[in-house]
Amino acid sequence: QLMLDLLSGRSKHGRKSFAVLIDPDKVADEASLLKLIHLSVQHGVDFFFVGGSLITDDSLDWVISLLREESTLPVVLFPGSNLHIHQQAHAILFLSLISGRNPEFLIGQQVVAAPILKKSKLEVIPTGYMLVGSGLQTTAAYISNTLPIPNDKPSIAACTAMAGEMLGLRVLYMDAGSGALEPISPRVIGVVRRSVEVPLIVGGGIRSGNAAKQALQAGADVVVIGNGIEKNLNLLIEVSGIVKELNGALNIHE
Ligand code: 1GP
Repeated sequence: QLMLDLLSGRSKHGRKSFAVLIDPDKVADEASLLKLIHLSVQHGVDFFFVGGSLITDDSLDWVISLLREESTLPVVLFPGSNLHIHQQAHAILFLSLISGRNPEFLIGQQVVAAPILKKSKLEVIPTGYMLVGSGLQTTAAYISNTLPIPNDKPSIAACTAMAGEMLGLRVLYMDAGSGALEPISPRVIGVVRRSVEVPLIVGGGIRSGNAAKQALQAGADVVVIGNGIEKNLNLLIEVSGIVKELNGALNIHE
């Protein structure tokens, strides 16, 4: 339970983390991935998340190999389906799409994945996955055939999070969907934060340092950025700085 312990310990102390999401479909070539890895290491990124709703080529394998060769950072699978399991990662977010009402993503995919994960060395992190926002056009909403929870309905988000926690899920991931036009509103994040104890991961549509800071200050323990960094590597440096600043203010050493 290395990853889960790490996440829970940090969350308990109010310590923030930064995850860089790598969508294998969007990695242009080895040189650009190497650059991203080295920059992430240099600036103290905490985790690599790897995955996406849809992976259309066979890049998952070499992307994970390169991440493992070039850094010691935890590599966490963020799967879109049971096809996205890779044994070379450290851990997997075992997602149940609790914001939706599609049984396939609530429990179906998980049943198929379970025997494979049982035999593997991957750390399985039981995660309540919640799509939030007006991003009806995101790949995640389309592929999962579910409606996200509207940004202006924080009580639905809070009740969903509470139910997930009561069902025993250990982490919650609130996602506006990759490339969402708007990130999740800080208000919804805050209401969910006050409703549950488990670590809260927030991502989707974060394209500025300010948006990342707002999510963290509203109660996210981990902020995830994919698209924004693919387009602008400086965002990685900026958000790393913000996370360090927020953690520095806590004056806690692990
Ligand atoms: C998507 O939360 C992640 O599942 C990150 O989204 O690519 O928009 O940063 P972006």
